[in-house]
Amino acid sequence: MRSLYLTVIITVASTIVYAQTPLITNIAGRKTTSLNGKWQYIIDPYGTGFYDYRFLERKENDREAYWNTDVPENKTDRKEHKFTDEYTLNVPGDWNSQAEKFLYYEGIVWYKKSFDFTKANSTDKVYLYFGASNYETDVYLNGKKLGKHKGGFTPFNFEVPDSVLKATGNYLVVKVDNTRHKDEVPTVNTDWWNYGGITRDVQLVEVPPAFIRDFTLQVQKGAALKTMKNVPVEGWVNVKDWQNTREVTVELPELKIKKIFPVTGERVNLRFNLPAMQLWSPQTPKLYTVVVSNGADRIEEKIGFRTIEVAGKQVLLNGKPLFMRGICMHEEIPQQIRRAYSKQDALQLLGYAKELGCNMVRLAHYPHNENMSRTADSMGILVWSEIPVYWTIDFTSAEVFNKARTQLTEMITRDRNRASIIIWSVGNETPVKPARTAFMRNLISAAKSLDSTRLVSAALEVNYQAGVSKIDDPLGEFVDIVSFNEYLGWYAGLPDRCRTAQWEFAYDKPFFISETGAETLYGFHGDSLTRWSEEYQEWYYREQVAMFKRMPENFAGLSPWLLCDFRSPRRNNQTFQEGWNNKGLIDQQGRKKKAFYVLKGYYEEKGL
Ligand code: GCB
Repeated sequence: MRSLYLTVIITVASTIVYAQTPLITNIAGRKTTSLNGKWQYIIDPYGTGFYDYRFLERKENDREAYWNTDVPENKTDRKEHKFTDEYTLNVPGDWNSQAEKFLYYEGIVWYKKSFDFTKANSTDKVYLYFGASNYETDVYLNGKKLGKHKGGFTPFNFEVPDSVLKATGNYLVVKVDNTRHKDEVPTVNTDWWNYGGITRDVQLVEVPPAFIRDFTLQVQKGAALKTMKNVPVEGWVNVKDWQNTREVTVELPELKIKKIFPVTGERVNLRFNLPAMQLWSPQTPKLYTVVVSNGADRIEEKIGFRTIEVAGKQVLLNGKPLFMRGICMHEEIPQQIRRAYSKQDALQLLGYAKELGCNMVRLAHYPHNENMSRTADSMGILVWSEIPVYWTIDFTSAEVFNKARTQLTEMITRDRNRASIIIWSVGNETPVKPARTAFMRNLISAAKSLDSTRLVSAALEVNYQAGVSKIDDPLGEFVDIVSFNEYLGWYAGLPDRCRTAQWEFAYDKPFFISETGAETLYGFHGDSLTRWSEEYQEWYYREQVAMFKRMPENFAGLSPWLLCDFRSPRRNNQTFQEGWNNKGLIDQQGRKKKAFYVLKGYYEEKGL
């Protein structure tokens, strides 16, 4: 009986669900303390810091739990875990690129950081904010669990209770596990490297008790922008502890705008006009400083104002037809074989895209770090942002759906003030089946209800039948813009197949080629029929470009696959790949391949 009772207790204890603290946004405009830098680590492939020798989850006060102190009580005391300065990893940063032993590692790594912290105001609240950590993250401060998060590419935060935080010697331990699982998002099978670790910034955020958790301000949906004299904008402010807040003020100093709104609930709706202002566009990426305050709290953001919509066969940006000269990219710096995370990295990758003549990028296949969307805002580059619903997710599982929806929510919540983002994508190359269509359709509805102002899409596949390339995936009915990946001349036949290609579209909507590409090793030359040669890829792009020129009028743009060569464990031709997917127009060392100039030529023509 006693053992049954214990089993029940243990089961309940190990299934505690840690409530996710709602996401705080606009972190860049708040009072923060960075916890970036060197963190000590322990590699723990067996999960010993988490499970005891009976493989039961350790109790909170277990002396050998890695979240508890590693300092022996006296010289006879035995401790079987210890963090030291000889074993450190940089945060932010994936672990794979930081030491050879990590290159192929998938599993648990424990990170530890000690820090001192004194609040500026004793009544303030403190949150611990992670830009991202791949994939499953458990966070402990001074032996207390703050919470858990799943998902490798989106931000999360936990409130730090006053009872836990100390002025000196805080002991922060983070367990990161990048093991792939069938029922996660993404699933076990992808075509990119599963970089593990705390890949983005970690910060302490200090806010007053009644603070502005989140806000948005955009041009009113459907607004006719005939004259720039009066642009209607709308949005909302989310106030924590709204009962103690009387009003919210929104200011745009440059336009001499100051509006005051009474607070009657957690969400305060905003609606007003902006006089004589400049819209955001790739040609004029104008950003305005927006200040939101509630007496206790004050946030400054830079926001661009623009509209994006579909009208008949066209995509309209600020009411004018848009052709997207795009390119896909992974969040990776090939020269250093690592995840990109900094503003410098964003400038490098988006700088390459600009050189190619792009006005748009598809950030594949997961939300990239916030520096990317912020830099795109200031450089004037349109963005497609995606969640990693990739290939063969379990579309029949409600749990998997919730995981995908959570990542979608976190992506949109973080970036809804970025003018550059015009398309939310709910996935890539998912197999056509009723369960998949229902799953994806529900994600589209979720995206629309979180943000009705942007377009929603997904990268679909082509149905090749009897010489005809059909775009008839049933999901096409539910997206705003029908996007598909085509590899005519790489996975299907030779590039001259483009000459006779016949396209059939089941939907009378704008369409977008979200991928097309061929693989080549920089510096390997042959005639154009020689696979892997630069000449083959060049030929591929020439034939593709000729085909694009024959596309019907609802062709709204493309984002070929892709900007830079990237690491992928699926690519095992030891002569031409060696663990790299080499479909980049730029190689592993930043050198441009011949095909780069073919696409650049096309974009120059289209840009005129
Ligand atoms: C695709 C996928 C992309 C792959 C690419 C390829 O269709 O969407 O993730 O890396 O093809 O190189 O095969």
